[in-house]
Order: sequence, then C-alpha cells, then structure tokens
Amino acid sequence: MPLRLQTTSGLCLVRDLLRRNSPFGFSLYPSKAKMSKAVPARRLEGLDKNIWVEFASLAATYKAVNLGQGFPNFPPPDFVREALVEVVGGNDTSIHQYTQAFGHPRLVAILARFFGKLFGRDLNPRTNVLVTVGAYEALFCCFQAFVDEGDEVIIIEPFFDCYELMVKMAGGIPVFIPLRVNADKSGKLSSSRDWQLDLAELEAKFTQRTKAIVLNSPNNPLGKVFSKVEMEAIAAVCVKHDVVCFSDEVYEWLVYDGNEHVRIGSLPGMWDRTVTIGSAGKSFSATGWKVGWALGPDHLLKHLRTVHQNSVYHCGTAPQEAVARVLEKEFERFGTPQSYFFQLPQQLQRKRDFLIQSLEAVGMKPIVPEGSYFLTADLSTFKVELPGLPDSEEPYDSRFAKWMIKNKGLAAIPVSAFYSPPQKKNFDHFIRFCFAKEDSTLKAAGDILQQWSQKEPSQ
Ligand code: IK2
Repeated sequence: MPLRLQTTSGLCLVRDLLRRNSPFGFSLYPSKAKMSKAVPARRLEGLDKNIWVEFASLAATYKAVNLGQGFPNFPPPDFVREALVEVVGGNDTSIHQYTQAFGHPRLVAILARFFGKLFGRDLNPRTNVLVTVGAYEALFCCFQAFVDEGDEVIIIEPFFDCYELMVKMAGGIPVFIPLRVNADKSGKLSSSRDWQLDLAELEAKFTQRTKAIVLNSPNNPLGKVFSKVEMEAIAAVCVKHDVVCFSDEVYEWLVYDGNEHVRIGSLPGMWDRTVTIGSAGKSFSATGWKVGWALGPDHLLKHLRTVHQNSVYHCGTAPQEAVARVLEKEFERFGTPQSYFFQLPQQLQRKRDFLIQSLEAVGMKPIVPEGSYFLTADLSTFKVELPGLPDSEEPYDSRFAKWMIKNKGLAAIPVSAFYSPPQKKNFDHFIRFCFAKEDSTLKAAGDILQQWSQKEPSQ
C-alpha cells in the first residue's frame, strides 16, 4: 500500500519516489501492469517468439509463393479424403462424440498391428500406443513426462525448433551438439549425408544429468537420414548412459535415392528406452488433421498418458476414425506400388529434383536431402547486399528470407532458426525450402529465381 498523504499531488510524489528509489530492489508501488496478477509463469520466459507464426504471416501479407512452412499444398490422395467424408457423413453418430482418451479403439488397433509388424514385436494397442494431437503433442508429452528442473536433454543441431522450447518449458537444459559438415571438394552437389555427428563429441555431452536425447530422422531441416551405423552408435551411448530416446520419425516414409529409414527403437536394447513419434498429417499429406502418435514400452508410455489425460485428454474422434481406415488400407497394400507410402516419396523426389535444378541455375547451392520434404540451400556464393538493411544482430539468413518475401515474393525459412543461440551466427547463410508443393507452385518459384538471376547476373 502506498503511504497516504492529504493531497493528491503529495500522494503522487511519494508514489513516484517509491517507484524509482525503492531500497528493497523492487518497486514498493508497482505500476499498473505489475499490480495485475496476470504475470506469466516463469517457465514461459523467452519462449514467446515463434518462427512459424512470423513467417506464415509475412508470406500471407506479401502474397508470396510459399515454400516456407512444411505442409503440402496438393490435396491428400482421394482414398484419404473419402475416408473422412464417409466418416462424418455416415450413420454412426457416435463418431461426433468423445472416444477413448488414449486413442480411438480402431486407430490404436491398426497402429499396433502396423508398427508391430515393422518393429517385429507384438504391440498392445492400449499400452504401447498413445494417439496425440499431432506429433507435436507427443513431443510435448515426452518432455513434460520425463524432464525435471535441471535435467539435460541432448539435441542434435540443426533441429526442429520446438525441441529446445519444450525442454525449457519443462525446466530442463537443452545440450546441443551440431552436425559437422564434411565438405566435398569434388565439386559435386553436397548432400545431407555430408552432415555428420562426431561420435566422440556426442559421448562427451553425456553427464550425470542427461535424461534424454532427441533424434529426428529424416531430419528437419536438412533432410538427413541417419544411417544404421550412426543409429547404432547413438543407441550404444544411450544404453551405456541409461538415457531415454525420443525418436521423432514424422518423415519416416519420405526417403529418397534408395535410402533406408531405420527405427532406432528396433535396435538391440533400444525398445525399452525409446518413444517413437509419428504423424498421420505428414504420412498422408493431411497436416491439418493433427493426428499423431507415440509408440513405446508401457513403462514409458504410461507417463505420457498422465500428461495427455491432464492436458489435451483426446484427439478428435472423426479424424482418428478416418486415419484408422486409411492405415488399414495401407496395411493391406504395404510394400506394393499401390501403397501411398510407396507413391509419395516417388512424387516428392521428382519435386525435389526440380527445385534443385532451379536453385542451381541461380547460384544457390542446394544440399540434396536424403529424406523429408525440405531442402536447405547454401547462400554463401549468392550473398547479396541487402539494400536498406544495416548489419544487425539478426542473422543474415533471417534478414535475407524476410527481404526475399517482401522484394521477390518468395518465402523460405532461415536455417539459423533451427540452431541454438550461440550457433545461429555460425549457420546464418542457409535457407530452407519445402518442396511438398504443386508443380505449378514449384514452377512459379523457379520463375522468380530465374528472373532474379537475369536481373542480377553477377550473383
Ligand atoms: N516433428 C517434426 C520434425 C516436424 O517437422 C513437425 C512438423 N513441422 O512442420 C513445420 C515445419 O517445419 O515447417 C512435427 C514434428 C509436428 O508434426 P504434427 O503436424 O503431426 O504435429
């Protein structure tokens, strides 16, 4: 309470003095905003910025050709769309009501059958599968379930940005290890394969406080597909240090050039310490459905269930039923040319190669992704002086990407956004394009790049 004086001006004087000169190091008379109880929890500190919100809004404002955020602008295949139409248009009205909290029965049944086959083990639909609101929620459940104040979580850079933020929100400490680039001197196109983990460096990151490691293969943003040898080395340190692995495999079907997706949970000693995360949105080109899942042993998943039941409770029933139906179809034709999981990577590899050509033609150096639907381009030979933009704290790629949206009408994502703060400046000359787009969109992007290079032939 401020001191009470007889006159209003006297009251104001004392209040101002208390605000400015508090002997206690905090204001005795808090400003209006500080008097409010609506002070955010400390765990939100520094987490308010979001690259997707910022760049989606910029791309929309400038009506840019959008190769930014990772979602297809082509429709899901007919059998996927039809499944949802049949579900919501059918006579079973229970589909519009709540379903089981940890997953709609038909969906957890087929997930257990499908992935049981891939992992080569019997999965219990109720205890080894949890359906979540997209892979995003599965990740959130992992960090909330296992990370305590001060626990360390190892994250391989570059990384899907939410890992760092979710670890921090849980009170944990992200410990970063960058992929090291093995530069190819032969003049060939560089590949995401050239970005490798230094295994001695990885081992050195493990401490008494290491609780978990996050693995993302195929990786966002590079498209790196970790080889079996790399996975085995990661598995060995996890076992040695008794660490849990959160394996984000949302791009599991998107591997190119004969590469193989290895599930780390299938390696010896890893099932019991791995949560495998998947996404129907990414698998069936329907990201808006937000159906994801976590697979793993009951002793890990039961803690994810606790987070899930006390936060989201369950994912929408109708999209779960539709995903169940399409997965049942995929199960029947798995491994045949009729499978969408067979067709989609073929379609995307063609799109990837088209984008590679467009970028090469203008002197941006594409890093050929082995998987995912992202392609990172190296700007170091393309560096343009950005007019009107003074050198600032903001990494060059971020300024470049914003400038490109506004001045060239083309949207991509700066790769520094996928790095920890100390590394941002070291990786500030790459931008990420999403090539899961209609051919016409990729052609429009190619035309922009072509015109750009013709106007500025020196680049
Ligand atoms: N894990 C990874 C590695 C992802 O890339 C995503 C989706 N990211 O898309 C934004 C982008 O990078 O442009 C997710 C998890 C989340 O998947 P879901 O949509 O199933 O929640």
